[in-house]
Amino acid sequence: MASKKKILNKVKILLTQTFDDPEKAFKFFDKDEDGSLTKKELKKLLKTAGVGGFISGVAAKQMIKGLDKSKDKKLDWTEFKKAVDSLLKGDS
Ligand SMILES: [Ca+2]
Repeated sequence: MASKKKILNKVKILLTQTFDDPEKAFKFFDKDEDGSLTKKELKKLLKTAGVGGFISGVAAKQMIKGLDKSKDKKLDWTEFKKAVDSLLKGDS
């Protein structure tokens, strides 16, 4: 079972190396351009980061549960940015 730390590290690499900045990644994975990432869109992000199929589903669910402050079952840019900021600060 991949640890949360390993998953977050993969996300960090994706956001900083594959994409120039997190906002570009967010827009790329927001396929329907509604300004937020659904579980399905987040799962795609995790898969692209190299997180395995089953794990990415579980992790996407956990991330939304933990980060979705507005409780709409999606991550908007503000919620996503907050998570990314603490991730890039390197305390993961
Ligand atoms: Ca969306």
